[in-house]
This record gives sequence, C-alpha cells and structure tokens, in this order.
Amino acid sequence: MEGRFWTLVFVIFAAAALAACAVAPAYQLWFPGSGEALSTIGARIDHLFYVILVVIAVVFVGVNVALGYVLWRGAKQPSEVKAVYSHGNQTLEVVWTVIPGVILLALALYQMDVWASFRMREFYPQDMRTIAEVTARQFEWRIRYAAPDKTLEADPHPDDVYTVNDLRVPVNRPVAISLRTEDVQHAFFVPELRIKQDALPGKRIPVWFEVTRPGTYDLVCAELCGWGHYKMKGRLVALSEEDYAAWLKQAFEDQFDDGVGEGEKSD
Ligand SMILES: [Cu+2]
Repeated sequence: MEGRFWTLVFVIFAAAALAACAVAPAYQLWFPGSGEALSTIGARIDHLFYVILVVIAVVFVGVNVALGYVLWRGAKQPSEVKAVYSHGNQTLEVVWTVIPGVILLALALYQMDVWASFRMREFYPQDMRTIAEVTARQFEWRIRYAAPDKTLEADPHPDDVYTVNDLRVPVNRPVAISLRTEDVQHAFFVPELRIKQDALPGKRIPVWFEVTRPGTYDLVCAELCGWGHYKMKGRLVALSEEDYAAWLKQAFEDQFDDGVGEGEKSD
C-alpha cells in the first residue's frame, strides 16, 4: 500500500510539472510583460531557455517515472522475498555520468553563438551608436546623452543632455549604452528585453540591444546595492527614430532654457 502511495506521489508530481510547463506560456508565467522578448538578443535567449526546459522536462519526467516504477514493483513483491543488496554497477555509473556530460557540453556549444553576439562580436560594428552613458548610483540611474547631432564622448561635454531614471532609445536599430557606477555594484536590468549587466566600480561596460517594439519598459537594479535597492527603478522608453530625435531636441532645449523667450532676447 505504502509503495503504491509513493508511486502515485512521484507520477503525479511529474504530471503536474509537465502540465505547468504546458500552460505557463499561455498565462505568461515564464517571462515578464507580454511574455515575448522585445529585443533581438532577448528572443534568442528565450529560445535557449525553452531548449533547456525541454531537456530538463524529459530528464525530470524520466526520473520520476523510473522511481515510481521501482516503488510499484517493490510494493507488489511478497514480503518473504529477501532484499538484494548491490554494491553498485560500474556500467550504469559510467552511462549516467557520460550522458549528462554530453548534454551539458552540447548546451555549452549551442549557446556560444548567442553569448558571443551579446558579449563580444556585435560590439565592434562601427555603425553601432552609443546612445547614452548610464551611471548607476545609490539609488538611481543618471543618464547622459550627447546633444542632438553630436556624438557621445567618454568625458562629459557642456552640451550634454541629462535625465534621471529615464532612458530613451530609438527602436529597430542596435544601440549601445556605456554602463558605469559611481559607488557600489549595481546591475542594469530591463526584464522585457532580457538585458542584464552588472555595473562594476572603475569599469565602463558597453551593453548593446535592439528594441523591437516601441513602448515603456521597467529598468531596475538587479544587484542588492544597499537599503534603497528596492526603489532604484527607472524606465526605458523605446521610440521611433523621429520621436527619439524630437524628444532629444526638446530635452536639449528645455535643459538650456534660460527662461527668456526667443522674441525677448537681445543680441
Ligand atoms: Cu542598485
């Protein structure tokens, strides 16, 4: 009786896990927002997630079914039958070491291209525009843009445009930010884009992404950075190329507005 109970526990556990995997995408339980990655690299990262999920699901269900089967068989055995003690099976041990090894190696090779695209290869195209310098500090994001029609330099320029907790980028083109921190470690995280990068003291780290849909997305800190970590929240606003240019121009004019109307200025 007891053996059958445990068989049921393991089989139901496996079935419930499978059912959860099947319905999760429909209820957007896996990923934030609409469930869809809104950057080109994010879509590739999600694909990796699903590949790994399938591997895990097969192994998990296999293990539970095997466990259930053994318990069931044991429960059916008459109690006079003596137990057999085994001191291991070398062939079996080699098999269950080699197979996971091969699976892990295959996954490592399979994900290399995505990793290289995100971390290395695509930093170098010359047409990649560094749109802003993002400086994390306890507890906010300070963002610096070049003035309209200027390029962003590593050192601040008097014409630069500043915002706090409000990062704006054009959609449908790769853009980069230059990530820094003024104090401790923080992490730049935009869940809907699947973009996450630690900010390290003393380092300037380029982070690139291409947003595929205009909208406003959460920008949060994903590294416990002090008592105010919870409120270190900004937003990333993805705009069409024209809207972005118009916004930057407006922000530039507002920032340098001396309060004197155009008509009243004497020259
Ligand atoms: Cu932080």
